[in-house]
Amino acid sequence: MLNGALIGCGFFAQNQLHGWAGCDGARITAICDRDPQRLAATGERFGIARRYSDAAEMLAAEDLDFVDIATTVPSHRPLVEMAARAGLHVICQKPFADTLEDARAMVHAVEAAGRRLMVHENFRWQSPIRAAIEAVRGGAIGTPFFGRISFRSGYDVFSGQPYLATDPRFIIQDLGIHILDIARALLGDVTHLAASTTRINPDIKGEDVATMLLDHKGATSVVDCSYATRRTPETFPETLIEIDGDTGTLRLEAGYRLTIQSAGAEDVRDLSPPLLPWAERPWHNIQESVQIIQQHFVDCIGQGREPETSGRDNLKTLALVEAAYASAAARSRVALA
Ligand code: NAD
Ligand code: 89V
Repeated sequence: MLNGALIGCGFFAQNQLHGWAGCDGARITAICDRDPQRLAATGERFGIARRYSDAAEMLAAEDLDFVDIATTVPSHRPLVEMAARAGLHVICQKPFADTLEDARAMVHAVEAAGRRLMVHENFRWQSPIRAAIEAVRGGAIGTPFFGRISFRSGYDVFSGQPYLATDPRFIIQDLGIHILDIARALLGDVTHLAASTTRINPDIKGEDVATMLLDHKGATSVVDCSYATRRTPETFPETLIEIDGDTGTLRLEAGYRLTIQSAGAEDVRDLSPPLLPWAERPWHNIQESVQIIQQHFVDCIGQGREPETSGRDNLKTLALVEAAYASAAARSRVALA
């Protein structure tokens, strides 16, 4: 059994703690938050008595195998480096870092300590998206040459996550990062990216609409994201996918309906995610993926292998985020290194 500590007892950490309770082979034995009310409320809710307001104090006092960093991005680098110095495996929330330089330093620190580092990049672990990725990777539609990966919603994300309204970067950094990661998982690494952004909601600081064109090696994709789209049914938080391959097509449509057409045959599946006992609609899709990605982390540590969404892998997704902002600012296409 791996013993872990969670740092940051905020909005999303509640899902992570439920997820850990459902994982085999790991448990959370201590928690930390510098906000005493959040710390106490979370400790009571999950029955965790070992509580700290200071992460360094916790890592010095507790006998741990890993830390789960559930804070927002400004604290990620110091906390990851602190965990590496303590010789711990690390799972860290997205966005992994504000800059690629920080992200590379974090990857280096944990690798130098001989431990595993995984980014909590959970969207590609949502069960309907996972089924689409596995179908494409398994050759169900031949060699893919086109994709559209789309997230369009008018859902109020700001009431639960108020920082999203005040950060100068919004949709690409917070949400687009997931959708770009799904594009990579489906179609592989990206050579060039062009992006256009705008802000529709006058009450927020950053962009809430982004449209991106990606050249993969051998395929093209459109990644489009919006939090300014008012439509019925509201599809939050579904990512819709269309992939064309040289022998067929795959569609993941609203309502978690997956259709694969190939060689004259059609396979239609209802991939509605389960409503876990602690989950609530419409978040249940994301909540299921939290438990799945955390189990993947535990399994990888046990089996001595690199997580699919490792820190090193996530450098490529973060590079797409940086490229998208650079492209939108310069109104030009950006080459990826
Ligand atoms: P939040 O502000 O609600 O919670 C963060 C908590 O961390 C706060 O309680 C704060 O006091 C604490 N904290 C910050 N720095 C700390 C430090 N150095 N030591 C101890 N405590 C510290 O934020 P949130 O909405 O829960 O988001 C957290 C992260 O999760 C963000 O990076 C966000 O992007 C990510 N997130 C991911 C998903 C997903 O599906 N993967 C969904 C929502 C949020
Ligand atoms: O997944 C996330 O990072 C969330 C949300 C789905 C609201 O964008 O912030």
